[in-house]
Amino acid sequence: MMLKLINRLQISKCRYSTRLSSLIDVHPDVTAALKSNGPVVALESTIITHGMPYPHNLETAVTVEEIIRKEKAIPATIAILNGRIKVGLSQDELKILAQCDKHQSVKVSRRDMSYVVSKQMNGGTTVAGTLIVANMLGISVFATGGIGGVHRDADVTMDISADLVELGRNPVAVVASGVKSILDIPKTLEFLETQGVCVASYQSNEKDFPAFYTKKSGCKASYNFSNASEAAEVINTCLSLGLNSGILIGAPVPKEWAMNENDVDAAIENAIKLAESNSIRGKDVTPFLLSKISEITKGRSLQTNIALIKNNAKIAAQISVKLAQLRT
Ligand code: PSU
Ligand code: MN
Repeated sequence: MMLKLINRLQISKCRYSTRLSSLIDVHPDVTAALKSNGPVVALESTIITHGMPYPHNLETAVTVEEIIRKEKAIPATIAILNGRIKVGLSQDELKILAQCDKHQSVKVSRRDMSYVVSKQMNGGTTVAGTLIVANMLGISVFATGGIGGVHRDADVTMDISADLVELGRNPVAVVASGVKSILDIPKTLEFLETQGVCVASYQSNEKDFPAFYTKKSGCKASYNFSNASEAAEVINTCLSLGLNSGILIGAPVPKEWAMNENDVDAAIENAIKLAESNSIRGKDVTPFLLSKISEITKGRSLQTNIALIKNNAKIAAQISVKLAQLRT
């Protein structure tokens, strides 16, 4: 079955070489779904290794997979375990990853992937890292909480998340609740435009681009998708055109879980000051800010984070089902 899949992918994408397949373990459920052009939703794993504390990370990862299955799609959590790239994890593997000490697993973006695989290490793939692997296999829909973006002090630090670059390089649609206001949202949207990423709001007539903890960022997306079918049609067209660039679908946090804007702003200001006074730099910035915001809001931000990921997983699964109907 695996060989047939490889053949199909080699013919259609000329990417998935035998040498590459020797480094990747694809879960049988994912293999079967891909083989029949069935619905698959990719999930990242930095959220498990660096984004949330144990046991919330494990509970969320398991629930998100269940939500996707309930919509009749197959979840494919992507991570690196002992140097093997895993596409679709068993419950035991999810647990190992979730219990991994932050320092025993690497936050894996493109630049880290060869090293972590070569040295047989463990890694949680970021949105960037996950996009690369999803594209290698031909998975076109991906759900997460929020993506990285242009940091507020990027004019000095040059800190711009590789997530934005990989969205421009990989023909995968990411369902996320936008970017956090720890980042510079207008600059993030400018950078996405430069990278050629199609940005759409989800079920917002005003095309409001969400700000993760809150429903609106004050910025507008270029387009709006009113439902899963409309999203699937645009994704399908993007694939047919062979543009090789991604789509960002900004799904807002459900109303009952949205946070008070002033509380969020105050927590973010505080967290950014703490990051500065502790000289936090580079890849450590996002995980540091996330955990401080959670501390400052007494866990409320974590609850919101969990609620929006679940919502995004459901939307992504529905889109993947519609896309599969278009492609079979
Ligand atoms: N935003 C969140 N939770 C997360 C992340 C972002 O709300 O866990 C993670 C994602 O894996 C994302 C990464 O791809 O942080 C971006 O990190 P950086 O800003 O270092 O590129
Ligand atoms: Mn960064």
